[in-house]
This record gives sequence, structure tokens and C-alpha cells, in this order.
Amino acid sequence: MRKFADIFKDKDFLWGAGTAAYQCEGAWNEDQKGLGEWDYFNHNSKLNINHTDGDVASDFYHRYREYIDLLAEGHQNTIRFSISWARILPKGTGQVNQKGIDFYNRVIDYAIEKNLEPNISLFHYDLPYELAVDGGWLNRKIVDYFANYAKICFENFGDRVKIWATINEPRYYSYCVNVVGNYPPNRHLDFQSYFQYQYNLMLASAKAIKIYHDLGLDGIIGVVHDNGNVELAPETKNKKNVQLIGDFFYNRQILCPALLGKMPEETDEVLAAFNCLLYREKDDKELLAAGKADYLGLNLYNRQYLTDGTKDVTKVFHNNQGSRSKAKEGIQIHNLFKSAFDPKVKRNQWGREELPRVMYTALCEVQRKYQPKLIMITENGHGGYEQADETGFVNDEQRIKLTAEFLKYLLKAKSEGVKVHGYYHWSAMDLYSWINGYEKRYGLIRVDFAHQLALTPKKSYYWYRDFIDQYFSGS
Ligand code: BGP
Repeated sequence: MRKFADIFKDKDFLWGAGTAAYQCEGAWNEDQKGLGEWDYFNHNSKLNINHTDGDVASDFYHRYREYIDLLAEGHQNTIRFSISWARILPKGTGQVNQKGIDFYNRVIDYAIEKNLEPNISLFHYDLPYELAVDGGWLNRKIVDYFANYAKICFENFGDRVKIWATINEPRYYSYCVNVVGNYPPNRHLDFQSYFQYQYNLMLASAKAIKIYHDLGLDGIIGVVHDNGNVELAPETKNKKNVQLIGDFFYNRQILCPALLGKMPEETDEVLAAFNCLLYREKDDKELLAAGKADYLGLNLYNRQYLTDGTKDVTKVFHNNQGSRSKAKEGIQIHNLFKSAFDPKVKRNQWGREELPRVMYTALCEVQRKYQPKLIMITENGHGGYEQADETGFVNDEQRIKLTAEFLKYLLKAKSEGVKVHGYYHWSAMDLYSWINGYEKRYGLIRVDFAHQLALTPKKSYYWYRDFIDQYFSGS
């Protein structure tokens, strides 16, 4: 019987790549899978700016063996993927779909056979449709629905799966759903929902963690958060306030409940500054305290660079169109704070900073403030337009260059005592991007969506394989 302790016995590091169910599986209505919120949205909404969907995606559902073979041949020793809630429970609650269980059993068993440690997220944005129409994460009952779903997963897969995450990026997910409005159901600048959503997500996460621990399974369970650190532009006057509100807004409302088992002490003060109120129940404190994460997953792409708020109206800046738009990512919140723009820092075609040293800054800050026992970088990578040559090969030098820099900073943090022991490149293969469809590519493996989904490892795939080899050989 495999044991969690054995994972890090021979090797002190997990090197792999990530995926998420809706983004790669396809088979959207096969084998009794229920309808997901993203299925419904992409099929019906005029706000689906991608004009495409995840119906087929990378066809991981049928071709998972080919993908796993390639990842193993790339000398990776772990794979991160998520379970589709609606595949296990087509209506979100009630009847379990055995065919969904069978699918994940096949994937888990095959990954283990190929020496890829499975790291499974229970929720990566794809809410079952029936729960979405019932208020989604704003309906408090979802805490129990999620706990029930999580328990079913633990009971079915927990004998073999040793690394779990409850929720992928509760903060960024809520931000896109409630503030930017580019994820269904497209609420815009609704801060009340932004905060309540995250609070309910963290309660659900805590409840699932408690269940996992109570079951006495051999393994660890964590939460996956985006980013980790706020930096203030030098011109900032009201440093204390911008830091307090900004750090709560981007990090602490997730990291405190996840790692310390309680909401931050500044919660009421910050909520009041937004004229918002968090609806809480009397046992919530106990629940959060009982559901602390065993490790932290960090999805590290960039930092939050902030400065003083102004009298300007609250507004969000987002680039869903790549180089067709000049927009940069950011927000201005009336009188509270706003994103600062550093002209010296390069940005990618989607207006996001490319600043690899934030890997080091974020890791050190999180370690210092919250002292997690273990951190894994659960996502990091580079999205861009890509051209393949006539053989399907992509010479993705830019991805290699950036990843090498990010990893240099990761290893520096590790050498200085940060407890980081895993890295998952985003993404394993090209897949559906929530706001860019199939235009923006992240994969180590090229998927030719126009020609029978032909698979071709990119230059970065080979580079990553050699990097892993060098790491383990100590050179
Ligand atoms: C993270 C998500 C991933 C992935 C990635 C890239 O926030 O967890 O699912 O999509 O970001 O984002 P995008 O595809 O929007 O560029």
C-alpha cells in the first residue's frame, strides 16, 4: 500500500503540470455527466466572448492515457487535475453517477501506474448547473452540498490519492464572477457578493478538510490560492491603509481562514470600508478553526501592485482580448486603493506583468506570515499566441525563458528555508482558457484543435524534462 510519507522520502520535490476538468476533459454530456454552469453559460450566453466552449476541449476524457504517457515520458512525477462535480453528482446533490467515479478511478490508477502522483482539486470553477440556479456560492446551503460531494470523493479515491485541494483560487474565482463579470453569472463590481462568495467558499473548504481529517485517511489536503503578496508603489502616501485593505482584498480573506483557521482581525473594518456586510452563523468560527489546511497551493503568475485610491469612480480593467486590446489588468476602488502601473515592468499580450522575481517575494512573505508546513506552486506558466511549424512543433522560447526565471527564484526561496516542495507548470497541455478560449496557449504539449487534436510536445516540454533531470541529479 502506498503511503503519503513515501512521496517525499526519495525525492524532496514534486515536478509536474496542471489541468482542470472543464478546461481539458470535454465529453460534456457523456456517461450521465450533469450539466455544468460553464456548459450552460457557453452554450447560451451572449456574454460568452470566446464563442467557443469546453464540449471537446483537449479530450482528456477519452485520451487521458496518451496525456499521462507523455507527462511520464517528460520525467514528471506528479499530475494536478480536478474532478468535475457534475460528473460525480449530476445535479450537485443526490444520486451518485457511478460512471463518473469509474472515470476518475481509471485516471488515478493509470497516473499511479506511470509514477505520477495525483494531486486532485475538488473544485476548479465548474459548478453543477442545478446549484448555480439555486444561488451558487451565495446560497449558504452550498457549504453542506460541497461537504457531501467532497466526502464521496474521499471515500472513493482517498485510498490512493494522497494530495488533495478543496478549492482552486477562491479569491480570483469570486473576483471574476462578481467584480470583473467575465465568469458566469457575470456580476459586475458587486463587492458584497465578492466577499460573501469567498467566505462561503472558505467555510465549505473548512468543512471538507474536517471531514477528510475525521476519516483518518493517509494524505494531505490544502487550499489553492492565487498570488500571495501585495506591493506598494513608491508614490503611495497612505501606505498603512492601502496595505491593510489591499492585502485583505487579495490575500488575507483566504489565507487566514485556510492556514490559521480564522478570519483576519481586520475583517469588519475592511468590510465597512466597502459598505458591505458578511453574513455569518454562530458556529462558523468553530468550523473554520476545525478545518485548517495541511498545505498551501499557490498559483503564482504575478503580484498585486497598488497605490492610493482616488476620487475616481470604481472601475475594473481587464483584458480578455489579448493583443486586440491595449487594456492592462487592474482595478481602481473609489477612495480605497488602485492598481499601480510600473512602466519598467514588461507585460504580456493580455496586459499582465511578467515579473518572475515575485515567485521569491510571494513565497517568502507567505512563509513568514502564515508559516505553512508545506507549500506547492500549483500553477505558474506563460500564456500566449503560438504558431506551430509544419510538423506541429512549437518553439516556445518565451515560455522557457520565463519559466527558467520563475524557477530560479523558487529554488532561491527554497534554499533560504521556505518549505516549498512542489511545482506544477500551467498547463500540461493546451486547453480551454476561461476567458480566451483556445487562442491563448499555456501547454507544454501542443494540441492541434483544428486537426483531430494531434499532440506534439513543445520545446518547453523537453526543456522541463531536462530541468527535472538536472534537479534530481544535483547538477
Ligand atoms: C488560473 C486558473 C486556471 C487557468 C489560469 C490561466 O487562474 O486556475 O484555470 O485558466 O489561471 O488563466 P487564463 O486562462 O485566464 O489566462
